[in-house]
Amino acid sequence: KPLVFSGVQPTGNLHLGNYLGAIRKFVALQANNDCIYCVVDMHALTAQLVHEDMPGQIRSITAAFLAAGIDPEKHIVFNQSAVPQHAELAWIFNCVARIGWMNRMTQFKDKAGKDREQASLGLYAYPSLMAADILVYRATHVPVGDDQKQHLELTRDIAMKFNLDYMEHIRRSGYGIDITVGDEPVHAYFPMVEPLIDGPAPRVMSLRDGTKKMSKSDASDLSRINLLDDEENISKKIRKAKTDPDGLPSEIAGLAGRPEADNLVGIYAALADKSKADVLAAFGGQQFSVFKPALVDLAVHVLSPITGEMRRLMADPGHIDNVLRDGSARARARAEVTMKQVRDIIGFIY
Ligand code: AQP
Repeated sequence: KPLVFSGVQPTGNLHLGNYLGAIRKFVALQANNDCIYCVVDMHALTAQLVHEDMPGQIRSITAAFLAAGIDPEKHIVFNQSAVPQHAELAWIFNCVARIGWMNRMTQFKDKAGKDREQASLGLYAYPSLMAADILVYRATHVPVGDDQKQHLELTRDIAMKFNLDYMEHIRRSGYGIDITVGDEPVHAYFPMVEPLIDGPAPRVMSLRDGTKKMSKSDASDLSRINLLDDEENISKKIRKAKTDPDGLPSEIAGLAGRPEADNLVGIYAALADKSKADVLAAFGGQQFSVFKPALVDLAVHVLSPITGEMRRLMADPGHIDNVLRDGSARARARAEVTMKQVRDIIGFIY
């Protein structure tokens, strides 16, 4: 079975972008894959060093995974810091990755702000730890939102450079696998990961500005729908969502140059499991005064069972901690298999 890995940072309330771009795909992928889903708490230190309630944040993301329908017994759910092999492999990848590659990362540029000299080394090295998160399980498929595409390309570059630099050692170790890169057969240790970024809403945009990503760190709560929002809040945010004065077009081409309309149609399509063309076939020619209430009903219908289940699970932190403890133990055992082989390939004595 293909091995799927993905992670979510415990850095605030999860929103509709995190759900449609990531968590919903995690759930769907369980049927035909072996899945490992991680609360990436070490990454959260790159956003903010001291967290008021780190355990609560970790439990809340875990609750969202479970409430959305991830099965922690058939698959693995755990938090990153409990599996130190991620950090060990990240160090090796820091030595593989080139500074020129890291300098191109747009997320670093966005998150570091104007005074880059004051950004942490951790924020700069974030993509290297992300590559380690994935490759410490030699995972092949990674469901993420569109904003993570560049980091996954870097993960492939890191894997490729490790495979080439250690080619002879990999061959001698007997741990290699035969993969194809382009049309070329390559004897490698790490696979080339495939990003899974499809669907009608790969990048959910802010409800206040259709050119900005919906994000946990946006100062305006009206810009996003949080997974813990109640019906009243969802309704208020969608009613107040920015739109243009025109009605909905009947064809996709009519959404060009209308980022807010495009975003709301994409959200509807993703929530309804339809294409944007299907949504426009139903609503083309209608005003937003008709479309927005339909979107509210759909969003409440899809999200409220998840919100309810999240609240129920969060009332029992002991259960969540048990899920994480069990998942971490299973993840550690798998990650250690890789790290033993990587240490052998490099030539470390352990
Ligand atoms: N707006 C989005 N649309 C689609 N997918 C999104 N993701 C995040 N925002 C959107 C996807 O959610 C997963 C987990 O994200 P994360 O918490 O690890 O990182 P993030 O991208 O930093 O999340 P935020 O909410 O956008 O936080 P800030 O405000 O810190 O920038 C990832 O798969 C991501 O692609």
